[in-house]
Amino acid sequence: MRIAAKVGVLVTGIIVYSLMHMSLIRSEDPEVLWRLKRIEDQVYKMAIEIKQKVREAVVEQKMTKKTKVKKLYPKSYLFKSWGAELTEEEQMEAERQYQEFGYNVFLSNRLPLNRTIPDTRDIRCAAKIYPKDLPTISVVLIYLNEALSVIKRAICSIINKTPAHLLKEIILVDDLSSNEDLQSPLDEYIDLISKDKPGLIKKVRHKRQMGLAKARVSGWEAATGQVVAILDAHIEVHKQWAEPLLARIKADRTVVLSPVFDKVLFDTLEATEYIPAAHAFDWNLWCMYESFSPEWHQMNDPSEPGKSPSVMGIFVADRQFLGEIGVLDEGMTVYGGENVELGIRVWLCGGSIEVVPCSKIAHIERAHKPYSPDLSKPMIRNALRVAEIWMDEYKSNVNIAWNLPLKDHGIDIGDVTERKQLREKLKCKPFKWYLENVYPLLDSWGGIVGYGALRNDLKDKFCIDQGPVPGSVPILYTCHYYKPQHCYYNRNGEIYIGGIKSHTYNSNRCLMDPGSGNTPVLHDCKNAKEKGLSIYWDFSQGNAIRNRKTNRCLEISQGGDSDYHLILQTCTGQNWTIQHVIKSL
Ligand SMILES: *[C@@H]1O[C@H](CO)[C@@H](O)[C@H](O)[C@H]1NC(C)=O
Ligand SMILES: *[C@@H]1O[C@H](CO)[C@@H](O)[C@H](O)[C@H]1NC(C)=O
Ligand SMILES: [Mn+2]
Repeated sequence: MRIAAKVGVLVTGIIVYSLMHMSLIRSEDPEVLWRLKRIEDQVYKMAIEIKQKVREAVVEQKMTKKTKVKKLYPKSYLFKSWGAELTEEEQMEAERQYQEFGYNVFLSNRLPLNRTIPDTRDIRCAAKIYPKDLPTISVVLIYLNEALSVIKRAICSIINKTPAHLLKEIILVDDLSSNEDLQSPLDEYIDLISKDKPGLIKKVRHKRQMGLAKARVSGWEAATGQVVAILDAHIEVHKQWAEPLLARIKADRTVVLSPVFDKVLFDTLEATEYIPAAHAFDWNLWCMYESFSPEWHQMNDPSEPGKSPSVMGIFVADRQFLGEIGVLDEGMTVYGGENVELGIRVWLCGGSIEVVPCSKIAHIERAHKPYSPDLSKPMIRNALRVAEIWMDEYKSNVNIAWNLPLKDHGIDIGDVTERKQLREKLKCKPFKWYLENVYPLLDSWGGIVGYGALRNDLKDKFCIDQGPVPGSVPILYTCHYYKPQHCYYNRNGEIYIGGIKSHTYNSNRCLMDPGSGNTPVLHDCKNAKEKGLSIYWDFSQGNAIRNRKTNRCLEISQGGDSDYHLILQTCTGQNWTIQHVIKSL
């Protein structure tokens, strides 16, 4: 699971998420139960805040009594709101473990394995009655360099919170971790459990690193239950997490499910509530939260499952059905994209995806991820692979999103013949159907004809850049080819500067001639269109950028400071080149 796949995405996600949250609160006729639930949440939050204040006061008292301990890592996020009472040695140990794992192992090692986490489900969930004869479940935990106490807590919660007659086994898949304590110390814990429950825990350890997708497939292969849950190992399941999932799969074996994740903060390990939402992605295939459909909101029952375009990574499915549709793409490497591939494939090849609000899992939000410090390389490779296999005429959108050329990008995506054959064999629907019926919020980017950095032929070391943020004045800046310099030219004549949005509910920033002065500006495209502002330009590769309404050109000129500036003026014949062209401009 990778909620915080990228900071930018996270921010977008939070915004989408908060918008959704607000619309829930503002819903026109909120049910009494739902209101009570909100009040309960607020009381719960206040209680946490009060606890925190008391704790701080106690710590402060201790601190003033003792000689004041020096803060060794004032810049470390680990100590932002935690650890004030630690000795210097303890701080060193905690920081070292945090750097290694990306979460607070020091604290995890000191919390009970069976700690209680708040029940954050909608109150309707506890009242639901599930059939007795549900299918059995195999729980697969995948990990790479996970802290021992975190894995133990995951196992402990699964055993305590899953009805024993339904829990077929727990399969631990170690994708070649390097930390020693995942060898014999973990085996000792497994042996301890095996005394009571022989064979319940199985361990698969890879001899070479497989990457996330293959590791997950190997867990599925080892599973024997009717249903398989593929989870991360840095989780704790909530009370009654399994029953709603198993009941839903019993009713329809073709539905692939995701529980709702509460966020366990990486520093304090406190579990905080997340409101159920659909799991979606942008054209980079980074994942994000998205509002459930209007139909779901109309039901006015937040305990009901909602349709979702994809999964974040963790998922639960009928074991055999998952096999029939090809489990996961084993041609994926390292990390990323396999969750989106699953989402698209399930929808196109005869199944569907739902998020189940009554099934909750607390998931530690890592401050940094294993496998590799920079995951964008494998992300790009896997995204191009998804595009090639599934996205038909929309596949260039992935290239556009990553600012790669359409052809000869030099990235090896591996052999896709087998997966393409699978698509044929299963008679899967075209990607267009997915866009129209499952994920209409994803903008199909139909009109883009050129993208990437935009340079003036007179000075090609400089690129158009969105300029200071906040702010709406584009500038000329040394080319670095990152997002602030990503430009897009649309068939209808719009020029977006500083990135492009993947979703139809967002708006891009359009280059505009304000009509007076000689400074070009950026303006919200939707708003500009409504107001009839001058955002349409004539441009073709190697030619002038000329405003259709004012007839002025976007050009550069040397100022008194001898620097070059971006200006609007009567055309003098300056020409521009955009990095990538889709159709001949
Ligand atoms: C956790 O385990 C301990 C020791 O077995 C037990 O005394 C305690 O009641 C348990 N706590 C919970 C919340 O189950
Ligand atoms: C711009 O391109 C046109 C032909 O497309 C050419 O005639 C003109 O000389 C170019 N301008 C400059 C400044 O190079
Ligand atoms: Mn995770």
